[in-house]
Amino acid sequence: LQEASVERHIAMFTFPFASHPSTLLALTRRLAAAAVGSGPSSTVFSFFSTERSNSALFRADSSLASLNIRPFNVHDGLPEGYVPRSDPKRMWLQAEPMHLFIRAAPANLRRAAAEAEDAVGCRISCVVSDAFLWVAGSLAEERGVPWVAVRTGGPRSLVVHFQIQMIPSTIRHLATIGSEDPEVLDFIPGFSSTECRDLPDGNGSILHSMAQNLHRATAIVVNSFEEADPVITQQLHSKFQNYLSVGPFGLLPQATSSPNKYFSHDPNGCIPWLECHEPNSVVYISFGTIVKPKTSELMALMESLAETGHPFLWSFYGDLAEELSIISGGNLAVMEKALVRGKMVRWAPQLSVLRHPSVGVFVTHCGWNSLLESIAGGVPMIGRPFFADQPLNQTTMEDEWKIGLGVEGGVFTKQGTVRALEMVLSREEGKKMRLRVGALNDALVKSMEPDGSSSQNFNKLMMEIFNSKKL
Ligand code: U2F
Repeated sequence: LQEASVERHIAMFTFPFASHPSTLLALTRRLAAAAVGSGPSSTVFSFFSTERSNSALFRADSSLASLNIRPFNVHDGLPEGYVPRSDPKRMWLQAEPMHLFIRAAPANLRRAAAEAEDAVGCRISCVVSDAFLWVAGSLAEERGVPWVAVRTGGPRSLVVHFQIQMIPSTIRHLATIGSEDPEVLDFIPGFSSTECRDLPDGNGSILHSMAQNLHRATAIVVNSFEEADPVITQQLHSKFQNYLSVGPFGLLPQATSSPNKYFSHDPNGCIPWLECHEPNSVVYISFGTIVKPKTSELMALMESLAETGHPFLWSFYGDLAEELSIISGGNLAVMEKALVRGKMVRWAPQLSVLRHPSVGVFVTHCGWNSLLESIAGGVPMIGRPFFADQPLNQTTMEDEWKIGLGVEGGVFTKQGTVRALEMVLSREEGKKMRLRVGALNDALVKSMEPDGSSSQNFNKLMMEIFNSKKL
């Protein structure tokens, strides 16, 4: 592409932690494919993330360049010589680097944006950012261009964050009514089966700032489909003028022959391994990109697999044998027994795994993308949520959609997990969950057809981004 011919320059700013960058990149790919197909004028997408995140994403996917998606690095905000508090291999799992990134973001984002404008030879015409990066909204305002805020999580957590100022007083009010009264959130439409303790931590400064700044966005885009939660969709429509569910982002048609390699790459042979198993028989386990359960819980989960003898595929980032040998005093008999029928990998092509007919249940931390992908695969879930929106996602999955259950007592124990596996894989209730998740998947597929809600909303998003004029 000749730099002189660039007519539109869209800036995509990601929150460079967990699955946030890959989720925003999936949306970027779809937008870029639409831009390529929309006529002769050329559009460049600058994708801003840290060097570490950009190099992982762009190394894995050579088709990004042909879509005019270019990586630009933003400084990670860590002070020179920063030493993480524990486990250097896993520093990106900790909260401190996130807060340091956000604190330094105003200057770092501006610097990176100026560099990209120089390199592309065209001023930024629209700023799209992870909703966590409200500072990108200020950058858009300074330039007089629209700001589109993208929520990679679900719409329920957005409602909660938005209402967070009002909630603490209401919870205190509920607490004075009497200890017999259930502390449910029935004062928010659609939340009658959600308990106060399932709320994301509203004191986190990142989430608090997001909620306070969202009204400045010209559009709010959510990684979901309207039919998943009609009551919540309606509420958000009434709050925000331009509220668009265009997801699931990871399932958007990419409009190129090359699938997103970051997700579908299978170096560990998971799919061939699944081919050797009966339909609905395999337990798939993954806790996403940021959670690491305690060793005692990993052991309990392993014991339940050894006891039930179910085949399992477990994506685990780290050395599970090392973890378990600490707790078992070097005796790995349980793990060896379980592994006769199991496969451990450091990374699985999760969406393809969940779509494979052999997978019968997904043991998950209830990250939003994992929930959507399980729906897309028609697979019921066993949830063990940890923090942030995960407890709320789990109640949505269990109580609203009724397509899975949480582990007893909220933590993995051997017998509790055995019972949960039995319920989903062998009981009538498990079959009903499978039927319900299948129906939800039908609605998801419909939403992505040309006249479906996600496709229609995507068209509105394109208008917002591609026709953006100076405000
Ligand atoms: C944070 O969650 P995570 O990034 O930990 O979890 P998910 O939203 O479920 O996303 C994980 C993605 O990584 C992929 C998987 C998902 O798309 O398919 N993956 C994979 O392909 N192979 C593997 O072996 C393991 C994972 C946060 F902690 C949550 O609370 C939020 O809900 C979430 C979304 O904002 O981000």
